[in-house]
Amino acid sequence: MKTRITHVHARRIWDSRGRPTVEVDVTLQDGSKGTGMAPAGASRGSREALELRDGGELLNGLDVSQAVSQVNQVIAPSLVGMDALDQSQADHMLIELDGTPNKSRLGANSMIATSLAIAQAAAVSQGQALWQYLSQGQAVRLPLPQIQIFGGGAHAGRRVDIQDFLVMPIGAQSFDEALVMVANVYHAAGQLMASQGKRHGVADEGGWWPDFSSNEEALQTLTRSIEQAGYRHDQVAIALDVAASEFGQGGRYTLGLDQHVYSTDEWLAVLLRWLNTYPILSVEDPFAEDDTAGMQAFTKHVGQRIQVIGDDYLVTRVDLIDAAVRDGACNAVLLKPNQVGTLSETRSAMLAARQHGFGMVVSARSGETEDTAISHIATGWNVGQLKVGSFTRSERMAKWNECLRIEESLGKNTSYAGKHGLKLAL
Ligand code: 2PG
Ligand code: MG
Repeated sequence: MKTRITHVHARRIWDSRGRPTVEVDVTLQDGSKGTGMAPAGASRGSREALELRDGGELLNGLDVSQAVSQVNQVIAPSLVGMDALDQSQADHMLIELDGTPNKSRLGANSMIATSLAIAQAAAVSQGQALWQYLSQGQAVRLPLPQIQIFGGGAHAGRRVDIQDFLVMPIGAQSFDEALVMVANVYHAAGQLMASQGKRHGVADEGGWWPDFSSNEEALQTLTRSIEQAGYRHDQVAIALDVAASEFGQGGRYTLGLDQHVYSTDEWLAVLLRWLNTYPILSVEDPFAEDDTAGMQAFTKHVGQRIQVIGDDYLVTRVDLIDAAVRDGACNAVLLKPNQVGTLSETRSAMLAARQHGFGMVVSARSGETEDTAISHIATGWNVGQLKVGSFTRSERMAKWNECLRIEESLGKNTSYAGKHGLKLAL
């Protein structure tokens, strides 16, 4: 069997925050080789699969030598001999081998790097790009990008409470044009902030690190930046990742910058006012992961006209997506492969979301590598949207640039999701 796995090898590499992470190479009988790398989150949901870190003194406890040896000592012997074309069988074996509810034995970092490496090797063996291999012959579209302009929350010293202020080029005709629009907005925002003395370098995902005096000032500045770049609101819209679990718990939301503690109802009122004032079309984690009532109230009020995404709230898990459908707690899901641990489980979450008519966004993590697999996953599975952080730093640009290459390779058959990437009647 040409696609039989013959070698699996893991090593320690370094992510975009200069922290250790896991890289895995998988080699097949026919010589095809694939590589997968594990990203790492900073604002993590408490229900996410666990990444295995060494603990102790060295490298602040973040080293991954145990995760690397799990791959080389435990995973490799079991994986060798399996067919790389049967991703679900290989992933199932990883899940069985781990045997814990939250991947704490093998570690979600070792598992996702391995799982992605298998898919990459399989695609190579078929002479296909990864997106093409994953599409299984179905029609594909380049995703609508969600691109961060200002970083906040856990990614920028909590300088603002809201984590991501992003834009979506809904009016572009192609992915190529979408990036031109984002570049114009990004640089307009930088100039505007510099002229006001509010620009303090870049945050973890490459967005401007702002020095605003309120969260709302960020929204005002972003709206002005879009206008100064020459775009209307039906061309470039705003998306927020509130990442509310970072400042909310037990129905209390403590906004450090605004020096105010809100109840769930009061926080809802603030968000609704923002939605009525600024051109926002998508909001991620508006309430904390423990606040189902808040998520439900928000979705009930605005779910018909804007996208309500669960990230920490859903952690790429089918059971949580099913519950959110039942509860009316959101209408879209963020898909982060490392949040659940294998490509097959990420695909199950995608299929569940699709079945329920949920919007979908494939997403990177705040700690990233040069791996571009998520550009291929978002395109090949035709999910409609991709979120990778901002528009600087090569671990981000690698993903956007890969989408440009995919778009070019599709030639006349290319299609850009644009506003249709959002499951909204626009
Ligand atoms: C998020 C991600 C990416 P992190 O919350 O959506 O912005 O952050 O990887 O730190 O969880
Ligand atoms: Mg998020």
